[in-house]
Amino acid sequence: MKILMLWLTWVAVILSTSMASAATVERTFMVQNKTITRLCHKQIIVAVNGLFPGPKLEVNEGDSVIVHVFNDSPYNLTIHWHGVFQLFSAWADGPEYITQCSIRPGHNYTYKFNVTQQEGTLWWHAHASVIRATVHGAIIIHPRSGQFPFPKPYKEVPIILGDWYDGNVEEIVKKELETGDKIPSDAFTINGLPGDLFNCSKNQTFKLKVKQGKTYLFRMVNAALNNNLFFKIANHKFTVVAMDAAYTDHYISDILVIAAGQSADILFTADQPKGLYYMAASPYIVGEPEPLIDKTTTRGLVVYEGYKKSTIKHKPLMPILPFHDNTPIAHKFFSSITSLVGAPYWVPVPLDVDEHLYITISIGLQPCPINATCTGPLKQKFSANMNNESFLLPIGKGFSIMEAYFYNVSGLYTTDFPYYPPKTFDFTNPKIFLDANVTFAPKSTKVMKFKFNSTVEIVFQNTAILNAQSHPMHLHGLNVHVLAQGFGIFDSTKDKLKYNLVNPLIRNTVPVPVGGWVAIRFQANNPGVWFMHCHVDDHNLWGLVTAFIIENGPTPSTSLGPPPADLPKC
Ligand SMILES: *[C@@H]1O[C@H](CO)[C@@H](O)[C@H](O)[C@H]1NC(C)=O
Ligand SMILES: *[C@@H]1O[C@H](CO)[C@@H](O)[C@H](O)[C@H]1NC(C)=O
Ligand SMILES: *[C@@H]1O[C@H](CO)[C@@H](O)[C@H](O)[C@H]1NC(C)=O
Ligand SMILES: *[C@@H]1O[C@H](CO)[C@@H](O)[C@H](O)[C@H]1NC(C)=O
Ligand SMILES: *[C@@H]1O[C@H](CO)[C@@H](O)[C@H](O)[C@H]1NC(C)=O
Ligand SMILES: *[C@@H]1O[C@H](CO)[C@@H](O)[C@H](O)[C@H]1NC(C)=O
Ligand SMILES: *[C@@H]1O[C@H](CO)[C@@H](O)[C@H](O)[C@H]1NC(C)=O
Ligand SMILES: *[C@@H]1O[C@H](CO)[C@@H](O)[C@H](O)[C@H]1NC(C)=O
Ligand SMILES: *[C@@H]1O[C@H](CO)[C@@H](O)[C@H](O)[C@H]1NC(C)=O
Ligand SMILES: *[C@@H]1O[C@H](CO)[C@@H](O)[C@H](O)[C@H]1NC(C)=O
Ligand SMILES: *[C@@H]1O[C@H](CO)[C@@H](O)[C@H](O)[C@H]1NC(C)=O
Ligand SMILES: [Cu+2]
Repeated sequence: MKILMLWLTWVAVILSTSMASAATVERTFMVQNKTITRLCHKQIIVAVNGLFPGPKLEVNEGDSVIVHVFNDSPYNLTIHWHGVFQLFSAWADGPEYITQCSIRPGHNYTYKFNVTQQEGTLWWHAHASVIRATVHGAIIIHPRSGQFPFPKPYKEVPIILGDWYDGNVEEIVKKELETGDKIPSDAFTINGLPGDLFNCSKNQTFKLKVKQGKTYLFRMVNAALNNNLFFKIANHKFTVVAMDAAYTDHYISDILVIAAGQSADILFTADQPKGLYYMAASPYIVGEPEPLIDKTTTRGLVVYEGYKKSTIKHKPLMPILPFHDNTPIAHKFFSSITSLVGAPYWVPVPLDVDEHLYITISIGLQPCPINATCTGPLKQKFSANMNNESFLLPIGKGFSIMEAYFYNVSGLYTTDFPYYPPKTFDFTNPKIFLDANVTFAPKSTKVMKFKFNSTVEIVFQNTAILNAQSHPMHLHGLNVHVLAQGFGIFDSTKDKLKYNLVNPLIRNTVPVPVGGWVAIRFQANNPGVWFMHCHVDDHNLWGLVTAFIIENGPTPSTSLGPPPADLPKC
């Protein structure tokens, strides 16, 4: 049966690549154990079709996608299509307990959705526990016309950055949640390979052959579980042309700052003397105590064709990466890029705002259970919250939130997520670090409901409780306009004047500046239940999560249909 499915998939791929008009791209994802060697020893990971990183999903804008997911792994899992709008197909979005229950071991589910109104690089990943550490891959959306809003590159190269835990990542995170502590990653990877700065990894270095004078489109993804990253290539600059599959004004830079969950399209021209150049990535982390930071560097090699070892003696050149807490470099990158007005699927900023939210983002603590031993700060457990609400997934309630919403089942969630933080204080003052009366937030399952097509503005305000940190906030189902950002406490009179209402960046994952704020706006025109969370998985698991319910529009064509018959049951 499975062999037949694979064969059918292969036929579908051939059909889809030979047709110019909208096609159906049908794939099978066999999710299974895989034994691989990293950092000197063998380890069992979970992988799709035996590949790590997983297979790339390549489509033309407008295509229909069908992915049969067979879970032959020992863990519950779901797959999320990160950044894909899922217009009127929220049942295929994937986050466990939000839009579906997990696909249990031995079970299968078929994701069906159309990829419309977006082009560029996105990615797919598991969205249950931390299976996504090794279950992820690129989504490449080609323009239907074949035309990019920039000269056609010579070749396209997916470059997936990741982090690596030296052990069974499910077990490591289970321990983390039991002790309430944090365990840093042990390595970073480029296309799954740590590179030659790590022990036993000389032959696990990503190598890219390039032709001098040619321009390559690097399709960049940060798939790391817990880390924002800096990425550089020795002696080369590149041009950013899209982020999160939305075209940008061309931005020339010698560095890419890519937060957890983000993707970017960059043009790289091999315009240097023939030779060897390292590409390298290391973390951008602020606010964590030293032992909780993975300060390692991954690197891969750019090899110019025709370069002769005998004639050039020098070792490969290594780029100089910023120190891990270099916020000025990160802020310059995040705040300088604008969207490409008039590019395919560009949308103007909606000007009439219906809903205003001001959401504080804090790391905090939760009490250590009686008789347990916790090793987090003050011997308590780490926790995280928005507006002083720390989210609990509705585990063991029989349904996902979207099923409960659709079938009017009560008792899973409430719709009273607060518009404002309950207390106003000196949010970003470092002295509030560990002030006991703001450090503990209650656990709840509070979501927010929006009328169809309403315009929502959110100011995310980072606080210094426990530590100010950079949080990449990801919204499912929609892109947002990033109007402005800054440091300190948001001042609505002064800071609204800084809003870019003309050509702000459009993205699905927005980093909140460390000890600062960011203002975003979106039109709630896609009915469903959309997860909204920090893409640093530790923070996500500690509760830095909520969901937005977007109600149906007035007509069947603006409403979400019933769930597919094979939607997994809890
Ligand atoms: C998969 O690996 C896990 C350990 O990571 C092991 O417990 C399980 O038995 C393995 N399953 C199969 C089908 O090999
Ligand atoms: C997929 O799961 C369905 C139940 O949802 C089951 O009937 C079917 O046999 C499974 N398919 C395969 C190929 O295992
Ligand atoms: C995808 O688009 C086709 C053609 O417009 C439509 O018939 C189909 O229902 C759509 N599928 C989903 C899952 O939205
Ligand atoms: C490599 O191995 C040595 C000796 O075991 C150890 O001291 C060092 O920390 C290791 N380096 C890395 C990057 O793991
Ligand atoms: C990589 O090197 C290790 C020894 O460090 C060796 O065991 C392994 O077989 C090599 N792998 C490949 C693919 O060459
Ligand atoms: C804690 O441990 C004590 C002594 O073993 C036991 O009597 C008590 O019931 C435990 N409390 C909880 C909540 O488990
Ligand atoms: C849920 O409740 C709404 C409003 O009361 C109603 O319109 C809808 O038909 C109900 N849905 C189901 C599946 O019962
Ligand atoms: C915490 O409580 C104390 C005493 O009630 C008060 O003086 C202090 O201002 C409070 N801190 C914050 C940040 O609200
Ligand atoms: C959060 O809520 C708890 C419980 O209601 C309260 O004690 C605490 O002061 C609140 N903290 C903040 C920052 O609002
Ligand atoms: C949503 O509202 C905008 C105006 O803000 C309007 O142009 C658009 O047609 C509306 N869309 C739908 C589907 O009602
Ligand atoms: C796996 O998912 C099923 C169905 O939702 C649930 O009953 C079970 O508790 C889950 N198992 C784990 C280990 O989370
Ligand atoms: Cu975070």
